[in-house]
This record gives sequence, C-alpha cells and structure tokens, in this order.
Amino acid sequence: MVTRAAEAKKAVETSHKLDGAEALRLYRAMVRIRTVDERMMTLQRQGRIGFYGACTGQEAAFLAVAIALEPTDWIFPALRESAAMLLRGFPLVPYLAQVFGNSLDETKGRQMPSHPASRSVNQVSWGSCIGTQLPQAVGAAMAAKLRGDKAVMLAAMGDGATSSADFHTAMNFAGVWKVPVVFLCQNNHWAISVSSKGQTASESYAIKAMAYGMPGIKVDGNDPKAVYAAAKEAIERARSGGGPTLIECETYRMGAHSSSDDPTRYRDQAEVDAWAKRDPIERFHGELVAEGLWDEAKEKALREELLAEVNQAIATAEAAADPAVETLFDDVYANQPWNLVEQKNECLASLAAEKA
Ligand SMILES: Cc1ncc(C[n+]2csc(CCOP(=O)(O)OP(=O)(O)O)c2C)c(N)n1
Ligand SMILES: [Mg+2]
Repeated sequence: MVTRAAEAKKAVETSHKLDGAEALRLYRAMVRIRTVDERMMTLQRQGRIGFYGACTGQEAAFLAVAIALEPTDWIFPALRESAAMLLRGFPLVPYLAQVFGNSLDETKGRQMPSHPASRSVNQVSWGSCIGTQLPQAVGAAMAAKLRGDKAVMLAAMGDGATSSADFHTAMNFAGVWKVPVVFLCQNNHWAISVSSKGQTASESYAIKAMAYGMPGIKVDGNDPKAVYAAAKEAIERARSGGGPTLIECETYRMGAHSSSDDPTRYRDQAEVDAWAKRDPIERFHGELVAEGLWDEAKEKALREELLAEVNQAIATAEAAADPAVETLFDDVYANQPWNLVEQKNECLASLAAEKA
C-alpha cells in the first residue's frame, strides 16, 4: 500500500526535521500569504483589481514543499503555489503588481492576474490550462538529467488535474525515464464545483503512482512538518537519480475557487466549518508555541508587521503606471524583425497623433 503507515511517517519526520529557524521562516511565509490573500480579496470586492485566486487553507501543503527545495530547483506551479515565489525571495511589490498588470509587473501585464512567474526564483508561469505544466516539468527534468545537472523539478497540480490527459502523459514518461521530478497534488477536495468524489474512483490520488512505477505518498497537507518530511524524501530521491514521486497533500480550499466563484451554490457550510478547525496556520502556531519557539507577543508583532508591509506594497503596486505601449513588441524575438519594427513605429505614431 502506498499510503505511509504512522510509524514509517514518524521515521521520515525524524530524519527530515525542520530546524527551528526554518520552521519560523515557513510560519512567517504562511502568515504572509494569508495576509496578502485577505487584502487582495478585499481589493477585488472594492473593484480595485479584476480577479484574484487565494490559497487560503492550503499554505502548508505547498510552502512546506517549496522550503524543502534548493534555490536551483524549478517550480512548475498550478493554481495555488504562487506564494512559493515570495518564500524564495521574490519581492512583494512586483508580485502584487502582477495582479494589477502594470509597469511594476515583471511580466509586463501580459499574463492573467494571479499568474505570477519569475526567472529570478526559478518559477515558471502557469498556462492556466489544467495539467499542461506537468509534461513541461517532466521535459525540463529530462533535460536536467541529460545535462547532468542536479536540478529537481516540482510539478504541481490540483486534484482536478489528475483527470487530464497531461497528468497521465507526464506520470508515464517520468516513471519510464526516472527523471528528477516531484509531483505535488494538492487535493483540496474541490475542482471548482466538482468534488473529489466526482473526480476519481481511486481510493486516493497517491495510489495512482503505483500504475506508473513510482512511489506515491499521501500526507496530511495541513501538517507542515509531515509535508516537509515527505517532500524532502522525494526531492532527495529525485536528486540522487532515484526517479519521481507523487505526493498527495490532503488539504482544503477554504475560500471560493477564485474571486469569480460562489461556493455556497455547491457545497455545505458544515464541511467548510469542519475544515476550519484544521487550519494549518493555527495548527503550526500551536506547535511552535508548545516547542517554545513562539509566543503571543511575537505573534502580535508579526501580524502587525505583515499587515503594514502588505498595505504599503499594495499602495506602491496600485500607484504604478500601465506598462509602456512599446513593451508590447518586446521579448518575442532577440532581434526585432523589420515588419515588427514597422508595426511598432506605426502604433506609436498613431497613439501620438491621437494625443495631439
Ligand atoms: C483544460 C482546462 N479545462 C478546464 C479549465 C477550467 N478550470 C479552471 S480551474 C479548474 C479546476 C481545477 O481544479 P483543481 O485541479 O483541483 O485545482 P484547484 O482549483 O482546486 O486548486 C477548471 C476545471 C481549465 N482551466 N483548463
Ligand atoms: Mg482541487
């Protein structure tokens, strides 16, 4: 059976323990994105941004994986892993500016909101089509293997993505070629309005690994230490040539699918209330206090500091101008061909004439 027994899980956690400083760094990252998500959802309701996707309730399920990666590893995210960029040092202002799509956005306003990416932290842009990032991650892992470099690829997905053809293509290729990839399935129980029951007849998502000849492990995605231990083990296996792993982090999407969704139309509040009691931030907070690493004074100071930081960053991001029009023509070719130069000049001339 692929689901790890309690004893084995404990053994892994002991050998891959988060040390105190890393635990506090992880906790801070979890509270930081919770603060960002709360503020950005409010901004959306105020009409200041068009769209936002939060990861509320899922902070441990991906940040505890991201913290186990090396900076040279790559993340191919799905919908809910954006904040791994912040954990890996990407600044908050351009992160938020991506949602506004303005001139402070590194991707120049070209992607949909809540789809950030940056080469500086090895995070690839999510294409928004469910599952497409999985074969891309496997291809990058194959390339790393051929080049002999030690990078590991994290291929993230939601439970819904396991029904896509790309999931099976990626898992099969990764299993056959033993490429250095870790598949992370954040089973948050919903794919918009389709529940996990409607998604698969398998007893778990982790068990699907068996068919592709790789280990599959199901962990409590709201338990940061268990997620970290499972991730560390899988990452080390991938890096040392042992091939891929599928990790299923069982968690829960506490909020709406996105700011465009109303979950009260398709799920019971009782279910949400039950999962609220398993909040990963509250759980981790309790553990850190019990270990003497944290206290209420530090908590109060952290919350105040992060709220001030986020509010300041929002003010800066929101005030930025639109991307300059000529940037529309950048980045497709290393050297702009004559016809593109002509189009750019025509476009700028016509805008100048409009203004005159
Ligand atoms: C190929 C494709 N089909 C459908 C959609 C519409 N869609 C966007 S998100 C989503 C559900 C994704 O669910 P899941 O993979 O569980 O991720 P979660 O939103 O729960 O994080 C769907 C069906 C899409 N983006 N791409
Ligand atoms: Mg889901």
